[in-house]
Amino acid sequence: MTQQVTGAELLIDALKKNGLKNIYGVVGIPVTDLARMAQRSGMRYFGFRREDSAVNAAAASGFLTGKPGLALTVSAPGFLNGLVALAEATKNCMPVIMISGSSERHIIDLNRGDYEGLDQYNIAKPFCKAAYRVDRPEDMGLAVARAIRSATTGRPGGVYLDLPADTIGAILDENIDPESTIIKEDDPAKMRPAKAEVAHAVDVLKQAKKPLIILGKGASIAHAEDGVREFIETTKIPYLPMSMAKGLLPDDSEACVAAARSLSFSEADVIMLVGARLNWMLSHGNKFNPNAKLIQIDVDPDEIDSNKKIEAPLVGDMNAVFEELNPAVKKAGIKASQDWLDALKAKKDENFAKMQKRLTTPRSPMGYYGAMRPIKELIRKNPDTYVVSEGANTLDIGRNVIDIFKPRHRLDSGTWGVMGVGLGYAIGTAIETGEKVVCVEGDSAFGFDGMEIETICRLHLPITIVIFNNGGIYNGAEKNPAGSDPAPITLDAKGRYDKLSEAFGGLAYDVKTPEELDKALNEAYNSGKPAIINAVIDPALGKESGHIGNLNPKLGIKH
Ligand code: ADP
Ligand code: TZD
Ligand code: MG
Repeated sequence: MTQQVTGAELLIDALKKNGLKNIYGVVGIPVTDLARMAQRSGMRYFGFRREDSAVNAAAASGFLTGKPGLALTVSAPGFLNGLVALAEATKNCMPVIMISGSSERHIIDLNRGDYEGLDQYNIAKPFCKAAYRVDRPEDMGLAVARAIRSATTGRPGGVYLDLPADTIGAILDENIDPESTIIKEDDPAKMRPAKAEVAHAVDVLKQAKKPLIILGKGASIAHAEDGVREFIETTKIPYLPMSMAKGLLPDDSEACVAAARSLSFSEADVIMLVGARLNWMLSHGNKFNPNAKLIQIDVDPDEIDSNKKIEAPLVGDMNAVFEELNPAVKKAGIKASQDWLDALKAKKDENFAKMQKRLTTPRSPMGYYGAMRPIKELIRKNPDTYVVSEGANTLDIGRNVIDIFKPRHRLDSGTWGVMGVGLGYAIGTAIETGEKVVCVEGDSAFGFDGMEIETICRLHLPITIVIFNNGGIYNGAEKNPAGSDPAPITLDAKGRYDKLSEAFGGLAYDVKTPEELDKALNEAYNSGKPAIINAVIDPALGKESGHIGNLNPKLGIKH
């Protein structure tokens, strides 16, 4: 290539050659023209109101497609706003590349004081899987290839790509040929498990009387549903899906024992972790039968023995693991015993009956379960719909109530339990899939990124946001005994979040009963238009920290 090109053009060229088509971002100095240029070159650019939402949209894109999502930010403050979401994506193993414009090195490195000047490259490093800076335009193609590899191979995660303003605008010397690498679709550099590990895992399974599978979002990220399904259909081993693994197999599958969680944990004698870390979400394994033997499939060898001894590690890419494991368990004739399955089924039935009662018992003001029922029914009737959720009680109750029927159709607060991911995830999901999205939001959770309703309306996305408005973080009824200031957890229970949608031309509903919610939800959903439903929930409902109140330090405060 000898004609004159800028760094920006080389970047866009490399992104496009690698099949990356969408950019989520917020523009300003020094990336505005870069976004224009990308848009005019045939890429799609989606402008957000805050960078964390843009990076969340890109992370959702990575989670759904397996290709890294792309986000674009301005320097220092835009970069820092985006960095939190890059760190979250990295925690959640979602492949995403955050590209930020930055100041020129000679100003930053001598601390000479620049407009939005910050040593972004070095600051980003501890918060993402890999960080790269591009100092010469001819390296753009190489940088993009490195960023894609880092984001998608091994344990996927967030990558930071630092673009100093002078590299973006630099014109390539016409005598230099730029590097460019195209990563082939079928070239994911997949790690295979050792044969001996597979044989040992099969031996452990052979001895099991009460085996259990825990499916984690690693299986969703790996797009491993075919291998997982074959394994479960062959062995009949019951499974419990973590929240973002719901739908790998339909939640109403016979083998799903989500409704018998405590029993399955306390009784299982072999537990197989399939792309699920033994972290706080699984109580570090402390609620498992203490004599249970553990098998763990994970692409990251560091994860093995993180909290409990793993008897049989299966380190490798999940699809490669199932390619080996499935014929091996077939050959060994591994099958879960009917007694074990019957015991779990009995517990499941008992808990289903309890749940049914909660869902249908009328109460006024409306409670969480009554409000979840119409959403549950809508998703059952429309299983292609994606569900995004965040909050505390709203998140926890919704996770148990709303069944998911297809892989990767639920995105939520994830490993850190973060608020403020919902609207970004919903936008990225609607754009990448073209499907409808129902966002199930706590009123506090919605407040973190609620202004993205403007983005949703501007882009005419089919996103229905249901806000569980109980007027608080966890609960809206608390009074501050020490004075007239609202209590720390108090928000405005009378707030009309639906009006925000109206302000930007979306549909708006204020509902107080499950019947009103059902009508509004179906109308909004069927219209395919952006909508906010303000669902008024009894402010006296809602447990402190939802299902994880035990993690709060005890200070003896009465509330
Ligand atoms: P959950 O929160 O659903 O329990 P985690 O996020 O804790 O799941 O765990 C996901 C795990 O999946 C991580 O340890 C990650 O290394 C692993 N993982 C991600 N992609 C793959 C893959 N392609 N093959 C195997 N393991 C994977
Ligand atoms: N800030 C961030 C970024 N993430 C967080 N998880 C929190 C603060 C703390 N937090 C929770 O862990 S849940 C939650 C907060 C503020 C909101 C819960 O209230 P909600 O849901 O209205 O969203 P419910 O239904 O009232 O429980
Ligand atoms: Mg609330």
